[in-house]
Amino acid sequence: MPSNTVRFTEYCKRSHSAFSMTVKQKLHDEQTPYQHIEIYETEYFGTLMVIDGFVMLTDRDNFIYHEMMSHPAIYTHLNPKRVLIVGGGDCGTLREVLNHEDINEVWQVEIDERVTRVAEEFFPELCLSNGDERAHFHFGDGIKWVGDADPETYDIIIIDSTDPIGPAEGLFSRPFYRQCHKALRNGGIIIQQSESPLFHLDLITEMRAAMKDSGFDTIQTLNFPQCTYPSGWWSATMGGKENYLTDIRIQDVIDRSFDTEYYNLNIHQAAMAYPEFIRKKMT
Ligand code: AG3
Repeated sequence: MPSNTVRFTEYCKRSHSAFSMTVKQKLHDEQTPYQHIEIYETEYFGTLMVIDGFVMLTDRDNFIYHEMMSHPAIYTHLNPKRVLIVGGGDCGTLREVLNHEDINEVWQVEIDERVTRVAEEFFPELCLSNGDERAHFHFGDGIKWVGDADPETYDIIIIDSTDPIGPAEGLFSRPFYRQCHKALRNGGIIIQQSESPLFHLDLITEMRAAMKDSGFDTIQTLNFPQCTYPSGWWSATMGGKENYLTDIRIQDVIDRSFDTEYYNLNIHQAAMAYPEFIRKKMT
């Protein structure tokens, strides 16, 4: 490796380890009222978005995360019509949700409008569906939005946030989950990114307990690879409101009218399996 190689490195305090990508050039650097956004062109991962020093997404591997944040919950819900995305400013999750023709309204509530504007410029392929008439945008506080929502408004709430520090901290709390539970119709599902199964099992366990305490009947954690996040292994946790989360609309998955790069029926089923060290912690 040449000694003048420039790299972006995310250091993970928890594991005292780091992941680095060789950088060709920095494309953008901005401090917003909420956070520090950086965009890099990398040697192998394509364009990289970093917020407050943490990798948010790269061209190469974001499809895994975005497909897993959307399709499992949608194909578990019996009749999803209205979806709320909290966070998700890069619009990658939104694009996947809009692939489902039976969904007729999606609200995306992102606190920092700059994330979306920067994504439009540097990740235009993720924003291709932003003009879809079913897509609605509100730039503001997701906690307030959910708190103000009428009861039984949404079928699915997707929380596509940063780590539980900084602006996203309140999104990992009992009061927020209680409001989400109220804002969901019966049969509704919440799904939230839940960090690394290997590094943050304590957080996952706490989130699951908090969702249960907030009224969700069943909790299901999904796991999937994400090589640019700490440990290379990531998770999302679902909570069901009068929905037991184990039945997949199998035929609809098989007959889906859109292309996926990661998600399929076997992946959905496999993502629900708990390795032993996780299973022992799941109650
Ligand atoms: N959401 C960020 C997941 C957390 C990444 N954490 C980290 N790198 N330490 C990603 C937004 C993609 N829509």
